[in-house]
Amino acid sequence: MTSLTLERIDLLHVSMQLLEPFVTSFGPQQQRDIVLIRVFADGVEGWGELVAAREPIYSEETAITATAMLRHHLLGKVLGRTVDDPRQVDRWWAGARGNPMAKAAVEMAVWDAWARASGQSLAHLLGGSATRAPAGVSIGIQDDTAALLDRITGFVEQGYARIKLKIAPGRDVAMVAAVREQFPDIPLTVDANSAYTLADADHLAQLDAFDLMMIEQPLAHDDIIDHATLAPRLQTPICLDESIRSAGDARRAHQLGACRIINCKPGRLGGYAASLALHDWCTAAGIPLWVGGMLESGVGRLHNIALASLPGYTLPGDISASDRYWAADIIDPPVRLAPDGTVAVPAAPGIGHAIDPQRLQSVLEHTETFVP
Ligand code: NPG
Repeated sequence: MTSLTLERIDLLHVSMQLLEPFVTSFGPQQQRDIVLIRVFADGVEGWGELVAAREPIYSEETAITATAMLRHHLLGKVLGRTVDDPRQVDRWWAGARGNPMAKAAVEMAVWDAWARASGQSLAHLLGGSATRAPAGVSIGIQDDTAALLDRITGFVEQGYARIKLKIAPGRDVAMVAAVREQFPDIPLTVDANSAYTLADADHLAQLDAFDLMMIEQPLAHDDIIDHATLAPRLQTPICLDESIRSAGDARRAHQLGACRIINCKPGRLGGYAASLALHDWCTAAGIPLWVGGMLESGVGRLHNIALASLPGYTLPGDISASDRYWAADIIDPPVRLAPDGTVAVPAAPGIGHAIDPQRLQSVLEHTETFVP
């Protein structure tokens, strides 16, 4: 296949309730306002998911701002154009700064369309070869430690390959100690979502007692330098999430010694072209990667699983099964966890599972259609 012309792009505004509120140091989230992207190109469709939250909690983008950017600035730069290589889409936006989640949603839908049109799985198109990927699960802050231990027990019984706990000041050292006491051997990580400052360095160093695989983004969402100051004060490896938005950020963080591990969320980086650049740089530098999650529906989840099949993704990702968050996912079949803690990387063309039309209809609020 040599080219695809982007004839139409739909934004499907979907509203989905998580099975339970997901509580982080930002506060609780239960309602997901998801915008699905459907591109039409030469008789094939491609699907993407806009991962911005309702509120500007994780980054400055929200479902509303990202949609406005697509409507007013970004879609016009791609509609009607002919793609000879899916890497081009990212370059067409070179003149528009920021807004990575808005860009990623469309760029990733084009990669899906390209994979379907060329009869290959998205994972294969991206350069992945793994047929299964280890899945971790992220557990929001619970009302009390007993409730947390209970949740962990359930996820460990299901077989998840690692457990990630959200921490925040007041819900950290004692809570992690209780978890480690009850579960001495589980692969365990913590995620602070920027809830601390350098003044907390000694406090955070107490976490070194619990054999954590990493502490994720302890300091400010846009910081690299203070993380480099914190890193030598901790034995626990620092993983950066929010503050790595490009391969260049990874290079700078590595040069300064700010992190030993990086989490890639393709939405945070602006799509696959930037995620592949990050992957290749980190692989060459020996920095382990894993795929993060943004409480995606099945569409975004399958994209993340495709990415997790690349060789640099050596740590379990936040790619939990559909039933972790949804009573009924919009993909058919849903993503399922195997007892060995892995999920299957689909081998069928594109993201590899169908969209369930009835289920989609039941959560769809409205559709906007854009043509050149
Ligand atoms: O499994 O999709 C998932 C969620 C994983 O913890 C998770 N995501 O900071 O990484 C994060 C956190 C998050 C979710 C942040 C949604 C912001 C919004």
